[in-house]
Amino acid sequence: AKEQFNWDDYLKETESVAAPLHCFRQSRIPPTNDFKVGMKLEAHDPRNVTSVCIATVIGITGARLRLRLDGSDNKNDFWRLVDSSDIQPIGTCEKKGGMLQPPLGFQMNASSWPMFLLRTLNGAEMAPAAFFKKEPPKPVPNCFKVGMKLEAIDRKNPYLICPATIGDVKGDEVFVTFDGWRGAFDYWCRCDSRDIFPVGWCSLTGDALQPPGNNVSITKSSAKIQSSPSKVTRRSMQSPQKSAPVPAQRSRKPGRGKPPGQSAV
Ligand code: MLZ
Repeated sequence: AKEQFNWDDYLKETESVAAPLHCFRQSRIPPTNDFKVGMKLEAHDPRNVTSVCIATVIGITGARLRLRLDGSDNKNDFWRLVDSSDIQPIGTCEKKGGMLQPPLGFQMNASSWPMFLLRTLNGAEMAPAAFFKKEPPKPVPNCFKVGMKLEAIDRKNPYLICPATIGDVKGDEVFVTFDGWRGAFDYWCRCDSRDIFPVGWCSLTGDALQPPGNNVSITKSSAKIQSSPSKVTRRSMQSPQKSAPVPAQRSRKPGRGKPPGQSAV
């Protein structure tokens, strides 16, 4: 079996620090996940966020739910924390005077939506209100610093949570860089994004933390970073782990190398 990734060793090897808990919009003690596969709830359609739809829990992973909108296909599943403000108990929308909407890409004729909704809810196992947890407050101000380590959702593969490093900070935003992936998955997000977690999150929630990638060869841009004294710490974070277990070679599609508008590796 593969050796397990260990943050304590990795932080030492990379001579880096974990971003402090208070930087994140996550609860200090991760919420318990009481949901069961098959339960139904209301969720904002990720592809059409003004719509509230019916969703079914397709899977459970740590403090997150894998969700699928009823009436949609199986190619657009999405993941939400149990304390996400994007999800709520069935009945919430109506209570607020709203109407449940068909998901974007509803597979049937739009006119069949009312009957579909009735049938979907009839006899459904509805997730109890107590399972939904309050979203933590926004941290202010942005206290992330370049070089700090974290765990972050890979937005191209949103079921994955991976070791990452803050590559840049600008106003309320941070540049999340994935360790060992040469920039292919990096993204900018707000510092209060629900997609970023403190070091240790996955081990607390039981979610699977991916090991860092092994694509660490020196590239032109990392050579540039080397020559800049202020970025020396960052280079060392990204340096190959000498003694760390090397994950199996993964395929990477070519031509996706450039992170949006940034030069971080
Ligand atoms: N095997 C896939 C997923 C890589 C996930 C990286 N996460 C930062 C690939 O190589 O595209």
